[in-house]
Amino acid sequence: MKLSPLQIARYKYVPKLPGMLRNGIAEICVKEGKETQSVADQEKIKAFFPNTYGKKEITFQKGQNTSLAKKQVVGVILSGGQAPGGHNVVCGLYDALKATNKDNVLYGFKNGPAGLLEDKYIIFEDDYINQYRNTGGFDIIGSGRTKLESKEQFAVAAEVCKKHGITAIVIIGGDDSNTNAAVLAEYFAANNTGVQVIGCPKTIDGDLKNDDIECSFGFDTATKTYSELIGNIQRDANSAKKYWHFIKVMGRSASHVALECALETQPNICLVSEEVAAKKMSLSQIANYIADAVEKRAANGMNFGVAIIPEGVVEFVPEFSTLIHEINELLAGSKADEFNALPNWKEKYAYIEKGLSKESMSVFEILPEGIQQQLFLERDPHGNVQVSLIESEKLFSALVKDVLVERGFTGKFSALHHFLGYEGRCAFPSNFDADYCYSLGYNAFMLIQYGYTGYLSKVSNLSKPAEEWVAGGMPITKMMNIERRHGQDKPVIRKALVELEGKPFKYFEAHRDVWAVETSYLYPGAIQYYGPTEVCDLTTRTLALEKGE
Ligand code: FBP
Repeated sequence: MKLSPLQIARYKYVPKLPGMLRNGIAEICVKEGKETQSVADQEKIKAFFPNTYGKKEITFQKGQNTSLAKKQVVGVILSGGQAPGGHNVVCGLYDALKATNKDNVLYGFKNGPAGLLEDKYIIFEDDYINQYRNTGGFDIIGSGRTKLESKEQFAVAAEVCKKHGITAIVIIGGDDSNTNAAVLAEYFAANNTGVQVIGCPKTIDGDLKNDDIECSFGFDTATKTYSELIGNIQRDANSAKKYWHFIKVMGRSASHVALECALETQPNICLVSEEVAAKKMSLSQIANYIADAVEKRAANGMNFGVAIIPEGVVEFVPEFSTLIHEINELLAGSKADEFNALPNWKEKYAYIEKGLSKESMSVFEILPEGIQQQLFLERDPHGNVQVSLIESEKLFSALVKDVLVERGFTGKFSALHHFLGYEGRCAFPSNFDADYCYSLGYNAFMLIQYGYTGYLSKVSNLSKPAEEWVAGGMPITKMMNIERRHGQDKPVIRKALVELEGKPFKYFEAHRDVWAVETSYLYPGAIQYYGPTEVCDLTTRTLALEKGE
């Protein structure tokens, strides 16, 4: 296999562990803290988790290792969308496991949770794992979106674990996957299987964070990659001075990715879905807001600009989500066939006009025809509109154009569109993500070795140099509250949306009016892996601001 020079160089990179994990396995001891409570709905969560609720938070320290000597056979699963650094979680886990006892074994279940249920796996060995150190992607074992949540699945998982003598499972995933990790841990404990479950916080979206988890891995690299590209586009815009660029960035419902990219690049506009929802903004209000910047900049001779659009924003526009709801109703069940059988768009349009309320029709009418048609084409297996596939970058530029025409704007407005998503999910992990992920994996093994289950591997104090990071674990139940899902009360890890009172948003809010009109672009450039620490070990602006730095 031919390797790129960077790949070869990255194999040799030695990830930095927190100081307390650096002295060798024999010198890692555990300090138990206080018993924990869930963030809300304590009695209900306790009832769901009689065996794993209320456990103590724990921190590792330098000191005599007092864990029981026992052969460990661990299974690891990558769950959900790719995030840079996943390979290093596996490497950290493997290294700690082998350093503790060379007879310990690490299984990698293939293609996500489905691999555990189907008993498809590989057994890691040095030669294989060494090819993945400090590299991006999840191709080491693959990932998948199968949800591990039913009793029947847990029973199958228990059988597979028994067959291989597995003592612990590590699930690397987002809020849903780690919620399910907690439920699986409870099932294993209740059924005396002797199998422990540990989670690791993954997602580029940055929406798995709370008082204990400062950030999910992958967010750092993905946002740095997008920011590099946005910075490059800004430089081009500022050179050519002829285009407005509308750039949609991934991130699902939360706008952490968009906000972080805005903090790193200082574009003219960045929409924040959580603010759109809080202010109940309409499509036309948003379009007018962007059009104001276009006009003001044009008045200063700047017929160019950059607007960042978070992936999920349209869901947060109240009138748009009502429209989506009505479309889902309009085409429910066999009505979809009736609609699809109509011979042309004109007849389909008439059908839509008859079926939607007056209010939703007035929203539908202002959408560009391409988007209108997309709403009826891209449907998920349940027949619902796939909001994430809506090309909102095109939607907003078209709406802005209409507003400018209405206003009698005579200047130039020429829009280009981009969608940044997959470009960032498998990038070589930044030094931060390489170190953080390796530490999460190493730490996950220490939690296993000390007998913990239902815990999330926790590495904190992340805005400081790795030497000062704090390694430990937090019961997943501590992060849970009750939410209604499909008409039932469910214990889940609360998804973290952008806090409008939080420091990152406040910083953005304080500067955005200037950024909208002036050209205040920052050009972050490509991620640097070698060189001065102030360039190579930078954390995100979000983390720095949250930590008051
Ligand atoms: P996770 O929530 O699984 O981490 O996935 C993140 C994400 O990259 C989102 O930002 C995006 O909406 C989604 O995955 C895309 O999923 P897919 O890979 O299935 O197209």
